[in-house]
Amino acid sequence: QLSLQGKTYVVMGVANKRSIAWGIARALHAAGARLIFTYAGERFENEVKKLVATLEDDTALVLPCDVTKDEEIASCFAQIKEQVGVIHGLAHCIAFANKEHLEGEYMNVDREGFLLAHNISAYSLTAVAKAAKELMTEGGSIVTLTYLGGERVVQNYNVMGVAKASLEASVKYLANDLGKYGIRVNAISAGPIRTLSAKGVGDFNSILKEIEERAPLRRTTTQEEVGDTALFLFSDLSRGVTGEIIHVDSGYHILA
Ligand code: 0WD
Repeated sequence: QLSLQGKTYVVMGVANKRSIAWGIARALHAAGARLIFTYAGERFENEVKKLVATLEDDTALVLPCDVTKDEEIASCFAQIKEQVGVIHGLAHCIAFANKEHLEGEYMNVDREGFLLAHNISAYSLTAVAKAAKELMTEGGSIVTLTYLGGERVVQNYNVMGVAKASLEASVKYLANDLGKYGIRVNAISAGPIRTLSAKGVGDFNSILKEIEERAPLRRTTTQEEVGDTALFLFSDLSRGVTGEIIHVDSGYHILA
């Protein structure tokens, strides 16, 4: 078992126990890491605090950070700096688009919906990477989550796919900017997992069924599988890897 004892990681985007972020948090916790959780708004506060309590780790911090607000990002990382000092990694597990833009034709998105999806799902990585860099004085690893719909057309994924394409390009530009500080930036392209966000995507059940029938491993992806790959990306085992998009999707992405 990999040890991340003595290291501290920020996990952004736990909404409930099904969240991919929670799968990542559990993997890091099992490896002995100290964790800092951030949540989007008051409606998530209780749920996140309840979940974090189950870890029985009294060093864990839980802080608000709505990534659409620059001042909230600044105060969140200022508090982390004050209470923890140095961090070694950050998991960005955040995305949002209006439900009405996740079905039918992509073209039906409007300017506001387009900008909202890009703001929360793509720009936020750059915003938090900039803030986190200041605390990664011993080097670090940043991991974000993307989906195949950013590379290819996946029915109903629409504006979120366009935002994921922007997110994946951001991973590469950020990796180039931050490499000189010993900070690596990578993405995990996860197969579909039933979460709160996934509920918003039209006809999600048939996407899951297709994976079970056709993916090389003939099964859908789990939070644990994504968590373990994140653990690798946060550990020294991946020290030569940056700017990479790793697919954790039962191999589905290789199919025509
Ligand atoms: O099939 C899936 N579930 C896949 C998800 C496949 C491949 C990738 N992903 C990605 C998502 O696009 C996202 O980037 O994984 C990431 C995590 O998503 P999730 O675990 O599937 O979904 P969920 O548990 O809903 O967490 C996403 C969270 C939000 O929850 P809601 O339910 O409100 O969308 O992103 C957070 C929030 O906690 N979030 C924000 N955080 C800070 N500021 C904001 C915000 N403004 N908006 C949403």
